[in-house]
Amino acid sequence: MTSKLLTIIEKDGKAAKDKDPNLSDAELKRVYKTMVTTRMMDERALNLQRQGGIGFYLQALGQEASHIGSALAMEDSDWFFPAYRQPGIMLLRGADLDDIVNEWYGNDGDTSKGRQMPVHYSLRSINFVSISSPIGTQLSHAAGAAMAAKIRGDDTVFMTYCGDGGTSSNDFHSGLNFAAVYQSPCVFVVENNQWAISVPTSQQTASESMAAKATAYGIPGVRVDGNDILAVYRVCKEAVDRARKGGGPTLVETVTYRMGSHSSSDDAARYRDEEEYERWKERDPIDRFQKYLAKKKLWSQDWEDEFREQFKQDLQDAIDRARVRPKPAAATLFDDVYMNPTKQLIEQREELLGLEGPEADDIGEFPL
Ligand SMILES: Cc1ncc(C[n+]2csc(CCOP(=O)(O)OP(=O)(O)O)c2C)c(N)n1
Ligand SMILES: [Mg+2]
Repeated sequence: MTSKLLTIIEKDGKAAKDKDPNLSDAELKRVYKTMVTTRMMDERALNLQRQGGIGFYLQALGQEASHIGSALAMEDSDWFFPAYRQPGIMLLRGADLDDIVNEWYGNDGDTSKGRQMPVHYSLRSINFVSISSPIGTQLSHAAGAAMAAKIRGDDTVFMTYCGDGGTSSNDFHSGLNFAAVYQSPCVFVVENNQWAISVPTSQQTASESMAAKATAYGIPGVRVDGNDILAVYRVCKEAVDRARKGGGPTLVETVTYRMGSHSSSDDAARYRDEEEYERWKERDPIDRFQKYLAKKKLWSQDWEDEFREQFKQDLQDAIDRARVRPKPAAATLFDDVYMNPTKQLIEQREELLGLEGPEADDIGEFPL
């Protein structure tokens, strides 16, 4: 375990040559665009919540490098078991904007059929497993899936995320211990954004760092500057490659900052200093990466204005389509739980179908 913090991009945008992962120009631009559009999506969604359009939202402001950089290290056939602050993975993987926005509205196009809160995406199309509300449970789900892949003998890698608060959960222990004992191909990313709602990291653990916890499980633990996308990518690529070759799991701690409130139901101004925010603002991951690109002559204001305009329009179109879609049909609540529904469920569904009123109008086939 190293508690040194790996950084590659300096404040002025320079990168040490021997550490730069040397991504292609096209890849660097794609990644930057993903970071910017992720932030745009976050901002638009919170506004929608404030306007009463959607019920809840949870931003990843300031954590774009941490989750997009780690996800970039994965192959398309690999799987994510996310927490709730990694929306950029969906954009990086080219998820359909309609799938994302329909989930906010919980309408009949929502892949979860309106059964989850907004932000709890479940996208089979990009190997993005349903987000768990109970803190940390995704860690043991990922460890189990990784164990299964190993038993089956395929070379899929699993990446799962939690926050600093998530390291205090029971599943953090179960997930890491299981993955370590069975040497499963799983990368655990702890996004240490300094806060768990209103609890600061100093009250979360007495450990020297989150990465230090890896020592107890007998696996490598690495601490990386989570606002430096190249550093995050480099560390995670090593971890993913090791996992794929049978070298077992890694714990990666990305040191970052939650620039927004915890969620649309929270107001960070009630418990944290403006000064702290200002200090971290200077280390904004997007500004830093933009400076790096500008030094390489890969960034221009015109390019950014153009893709921003396009994304704004695409997102607005998806919102316009989503807001007019109907709710999922009431009878869909009987779907998906059992492969062969029980006699009681069939009877209850029949009873519902017999009801008068709008709920009964738009009911699909029962998957028998
Ligand atoms: C088991 C459990 N306990 C408590 C909560 C309420 N809760 C939701 S988010 C959160 C804080 C999580 O903080 P952290 O893991 O640092 O993630 P962050 O929100 O900072 O990304 C808590 C306590 C929950 N969802 N599940
Ligand atoms: Mg946190």
